[in-house]
Amino acid sequence: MSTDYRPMWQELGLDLEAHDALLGVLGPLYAKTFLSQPERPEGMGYFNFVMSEVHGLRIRELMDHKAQGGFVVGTFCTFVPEELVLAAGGICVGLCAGAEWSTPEVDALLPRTTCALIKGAFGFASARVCPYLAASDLVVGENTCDGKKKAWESFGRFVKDLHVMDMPQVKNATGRTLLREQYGVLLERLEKLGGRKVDSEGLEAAIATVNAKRQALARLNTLRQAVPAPISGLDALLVQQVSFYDDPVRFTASVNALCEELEDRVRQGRGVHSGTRPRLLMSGCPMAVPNWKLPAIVEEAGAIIVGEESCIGSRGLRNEVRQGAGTLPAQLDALTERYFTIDCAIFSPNPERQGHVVKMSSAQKADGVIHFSLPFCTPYQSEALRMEPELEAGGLPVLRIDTDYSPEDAGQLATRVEAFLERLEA
Ligand code: BJ8
Repeated sequence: MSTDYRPMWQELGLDLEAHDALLGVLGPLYAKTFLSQPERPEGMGYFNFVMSEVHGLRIRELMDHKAQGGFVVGTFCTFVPEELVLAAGGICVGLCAGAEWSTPEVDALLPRTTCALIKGAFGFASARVCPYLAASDLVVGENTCDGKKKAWESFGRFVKDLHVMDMPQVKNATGRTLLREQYGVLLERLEKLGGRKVDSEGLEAAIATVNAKRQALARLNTLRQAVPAPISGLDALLVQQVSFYDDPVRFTASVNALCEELEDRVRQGRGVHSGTRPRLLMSGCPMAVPNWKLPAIVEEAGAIIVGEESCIGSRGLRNEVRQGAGTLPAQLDALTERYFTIDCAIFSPNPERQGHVVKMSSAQKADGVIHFSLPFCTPYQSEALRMEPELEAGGLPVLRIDTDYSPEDAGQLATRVEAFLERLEA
C-alpha cells in the first residue's frame, strides 16, 4: 500500500498495533502462496492489486460511499441477497474470516466446539482488526447452522447494528414462504437504513448487476474445464474470494478481461501446467480469505484444482435471478426462487448437493474429489460421511479432510494428499 491509511483505520476504531500484525502476516503469506506460481495469467495483476489494497483503497471507497449518504452491509452467508443491498443504496461486503484470531474474550463467548469460521469472525471483531466490519453500518446474520444461530446472540456487542434473518431448514413450501418473508423484512430494514423506498427499476438494475457478476464467474469456471487448465485452482479461488469485497461492476469487467486471456490460452492449448496433472474438485465448507492452506498443499503436491463446490465457488453463484419479473413483490419471488436452490448442508435432507458434486466433477473433468470440512461443522462433516462411500461406489475417488486454519497439520495433510494423488495416478 503506497498511501498511509492509518488515520482512516484509526477513525474506524481499529487496534492499529494488532492490525499491523495481521497485515504483517497476510502480505508475506499472499506473496508465498500466489506470486510464486508458474504461468500466472496477466489478468491476475488486477487481483494482486485488489489484495494489496484490500484494507486500503477498497475501505477508502466504502468510506467515500458512506460520506455521500450510502451505507455498508456486512454479511456471512450467500443467502443474503446482494441485490437487495445494492437496490437500497448500499454496498455489500463479506465478513467471513479465514484466519484464526482467538482472544480470551472470544474463548469466553464461544464453546471450544465452534467451527473456525465463526471463531475467526469473533476473533477479528473482538481484536478490532477488520476494517470491513468496522465500516459496516449493519451486519446481517442468518439462522443457518447451530453454531451461527447461537453466535448472533453474542455477536451484537461487536457491531453497530445486527439484523438476524431467520432461515428455513427444510426445502418445502413452508421453507420457501419463510425465506420470501425474511427477504421482505430485510428489504424494509435496508430501506430504513438507506432512508428511501426501493422501487422495481432499482431492484431490476441490482439484479442485472449481480447476475452479470455470476455470469462472469461461471465463464471463468467453464474455462477451467479445458485440458490443460488455463488457470490454477488457487487463482480461481482468489477471484471468487475477491467477489465478496470488490465493487461488483468493476469486478465483473476484470473477470471478463481475465476470461478473454484464458480463452486465448485455451485456443493455444496453453495451461498453467502440462495436461497430465491429476484434476481435483474441492467440495465442502467455504474457504474465506486468507484460508488458502489446503488448496496450496494440493497444488504444491502436483494436482490442479478445477472447481469449488462451495459457497465461495459454484454453490454461491449457480443459477441467476429471473429478470423482468416486473413488480417488487414478483422480484422478491424471483430472488427467493433463486436463493432457495442453494444446496447448503444446513438443509435436511439436502440430496441436490451430492448430485451437483457428481455433475461438476464430470463437467470439470475431475479425477477425484477432496471434501473439506472445518472441524465442528456438523452439517458438512455429516454429509461428507455419507457422500464419501456413495461417490466412491459411483467410481469417483474421494479424500475427506477435516482441518481448520492452523498450519500445524500441514505436513500431515501433504502426506495424505500425496497418497491420494498416487492412488489416482495408479
Ligand atoms: S449457505 S455453507 S455461507 S451457512 S462452516 S458456520 S455451516 S459450522 S458457512 Fe455457510 Fe451460508 Fe451454508 Fe454457505 Fe456453520 Fe459449518 Fe461453520 Fe459454516
